Amino acid sequence: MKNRTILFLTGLAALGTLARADVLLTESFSYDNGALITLSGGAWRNHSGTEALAVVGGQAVINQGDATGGREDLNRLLSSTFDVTADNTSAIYASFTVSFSAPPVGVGSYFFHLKSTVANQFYARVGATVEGAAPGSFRMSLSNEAWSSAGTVEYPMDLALNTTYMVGIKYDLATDRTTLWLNPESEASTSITATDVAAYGAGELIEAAALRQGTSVTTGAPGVLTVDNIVVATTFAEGVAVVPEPSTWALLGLGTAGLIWAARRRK
Ligand SMILES: [Ca+2]
Ligand SMILES: [Ca+2]
Repeated sequence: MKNRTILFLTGLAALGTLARADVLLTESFSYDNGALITLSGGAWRNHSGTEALAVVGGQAVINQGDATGGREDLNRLLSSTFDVTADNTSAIYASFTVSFSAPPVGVGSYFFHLKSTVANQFYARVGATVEGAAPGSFRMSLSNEAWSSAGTVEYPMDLALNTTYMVGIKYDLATDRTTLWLNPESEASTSITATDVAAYGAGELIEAAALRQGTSVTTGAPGVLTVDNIVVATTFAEGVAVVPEPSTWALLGLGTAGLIWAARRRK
């Protein structure tokens, strides 16, 4: 094999490393403004509510508001499913960015979760609440499956409006518990882990990531927020630490250089 062929293949291998099969979903909402189901060609699917979940400015808008008809909750399939009863080893990592333009109401509610093949079986519920927060601020809130004032755990940091935060989560099928990080630098960064017990049905599969809107008179609402840059994967590195590491940039540079060099040699 000639040197330039080897270098070309090295470049391809480096690029291939960046698109690992362990990534289950990516969504950056790079659409025009409008209804997410339509814009995504049906990739996002309705599982509840009727008033459209909208994309504005390349981000999904979560606005539970006070609409009595119920606003849309949408889900998008992952590239793999996870049998929650039989699988006691996998972990599902996810991350996304959020920015709130209106604060949560009262104890709040959840706006992101993993969805199973069985109706209303939602795991790794992520929401926002004013519980535990200083006046005028709010906190991220988490549960494994239940959602109640007693059942959720809050991340120990007061948050502000119109500020972008990066949320990372892990749903661990070994422990059936969810961990949440906020703007993490690594998996060892400050986290919270929900403690409520998730109940599973036989054959139930986690199949999708979901965004939730809807009225919730008794438990409040998470406020008005945008969600963007959703990634779901089976490792922290791919699902949460999605800002490329220096080593990744080096690989990318090597791969690109290999391709350019090989192209030049063919002239
Ligand atoms: Ca976007
Ligand atoms: Ca359940």
